Amino acid sequence: MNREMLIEKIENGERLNQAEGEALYELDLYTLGELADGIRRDKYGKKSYFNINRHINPTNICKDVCKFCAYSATRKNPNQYAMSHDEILSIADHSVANGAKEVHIVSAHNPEVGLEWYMGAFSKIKLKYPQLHIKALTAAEVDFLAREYDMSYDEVLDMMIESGVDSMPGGGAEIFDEEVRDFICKGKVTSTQWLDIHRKWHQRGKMSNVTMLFGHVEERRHRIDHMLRLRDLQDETGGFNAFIPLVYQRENNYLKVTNYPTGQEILKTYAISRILLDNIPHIKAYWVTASIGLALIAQEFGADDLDGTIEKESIQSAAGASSSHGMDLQEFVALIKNSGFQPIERDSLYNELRVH
Ligand code: V47
Repeated sequence: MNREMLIEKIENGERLNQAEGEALYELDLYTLGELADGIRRDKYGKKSYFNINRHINPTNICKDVCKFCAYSATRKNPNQYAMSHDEILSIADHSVANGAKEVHIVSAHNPEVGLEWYMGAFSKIKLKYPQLHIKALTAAEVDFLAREYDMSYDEVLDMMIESGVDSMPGGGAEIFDEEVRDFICKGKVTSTQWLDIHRKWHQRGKMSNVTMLFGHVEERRHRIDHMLRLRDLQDETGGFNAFIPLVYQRENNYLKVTNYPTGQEILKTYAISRILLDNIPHIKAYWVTASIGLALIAQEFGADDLDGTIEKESIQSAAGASSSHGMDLQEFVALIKNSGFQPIERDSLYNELRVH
């Protein structure tokens, strides 16, 4: 398909297929940016969403071995830990006192702590703070718990709801292409299982996010394939709030990568996701992996959400991201304003709480 026909299709709001998605990467950055920004502007004008949240990573002891991961306790990260419920609760206390509206709880796949350790943490937080949104357990963790405790996905998901989990984070999706997935995280939840778990979660009337880990050994076609599998599921369920491209962080892990994506490639990927994913409302430029500078620019390339203040983050910072201490609220707001956008504090389901 030639360039003009591709652009016309996008301007007419027509859906693109795999080959057309791949062809988008051949457009120059400014054309792509203009197209993605046009879609973003129609939906949200100059609004940029964020929330006041806290990431909690309660254990790093993991049964699975993902080559890209620097967080799990292995030879490269010998500092094993598993927090007690009291420790997790005291983090929640501190975060609520600082204005957090959401806790984002993602752990490793720890076979030693027991099912009650996972679920009990949620119910204790919910009992103490009924208004605090709990976004917890990736589909990879759900799959791990189901296997470890001989339960069905349905049983784990129902237990999550009973324990007070409000929504699911988008982790564990990595790259859906089976060959790449086998190479980077063999043995973990498969692509079909990941999608099935989110389908079941959505069928319960619950929302979730989805990530895509890129900039390692995958090719552009794998990213497009990943997005299109998501678009199909979203057509079916409508349960995804946000798509989050995660830029691969390279330090302290076992994935040997020589070609890192340029800023241009990262911005193109944001823009393409905005164009292809016409049914997922929000594109999140997760500043932790994109860097705050690029995340702010990504607002002009289709992204309308910057995640949140985070307070502390352990997974990507273990692999080199500068996110271990989160972001000061006033500074975050000022950065968004300075970049020409309107900072809108949202809740976890994108209801607008405050225009800063
Ligand atoms: O799936 C692990 C990623 C994810 C590396 O739902 C890495 O709002 C980059 O789930 N370089 C977990 N990424 C994080 C996650 C998440 C993050 C932000 C927002 C949301 C949301 C969810 O962390 C894993 C994996 O893809 N990760 N190692 C690395 N070296």
